[in-house]
Amino acid sequence: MFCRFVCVALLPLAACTQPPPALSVDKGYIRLNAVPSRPAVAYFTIHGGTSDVTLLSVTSPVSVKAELHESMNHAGMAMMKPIGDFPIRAGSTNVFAPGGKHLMLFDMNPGIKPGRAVKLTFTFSNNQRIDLGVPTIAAGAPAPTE
Ligand SMILES: [Cu+2]
Repeated sequence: MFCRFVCVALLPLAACTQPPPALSVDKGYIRLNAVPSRPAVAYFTIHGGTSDVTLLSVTSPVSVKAELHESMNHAGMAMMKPIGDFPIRAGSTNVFAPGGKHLMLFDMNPGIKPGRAVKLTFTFSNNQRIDLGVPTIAAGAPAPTE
């Protein structure tokens, strides 16, 4: 009887000890283009924090322009279109991956070679900025596992 009471009483406490979700970005990498004058593509995962925010922009010091895109199939043709401000719901996981959402990096610094670490800066509507260092890989290289 006593045990059951204790266990029931402890459950809500255990739930409370879970750390609140933090707005964060991980699993990032940049795939360079085989043709250096053509855009590179960045992939990453954005985790929502305790409240809904909007991703306003992602920039990098190694490219002149960066745009969020979404890949889609239109009448059997692979296409992509720019996506504007991107909502990041509280506690959500937002995967930018090949075949789906991605960041296009235009006019890359031609000095950036595979293996180089590059900075991506994510700016959110709550005035939070997150810098993420990501590896660059060659056009045909497999995605990093972590
Ligand atoms: Cu694109």
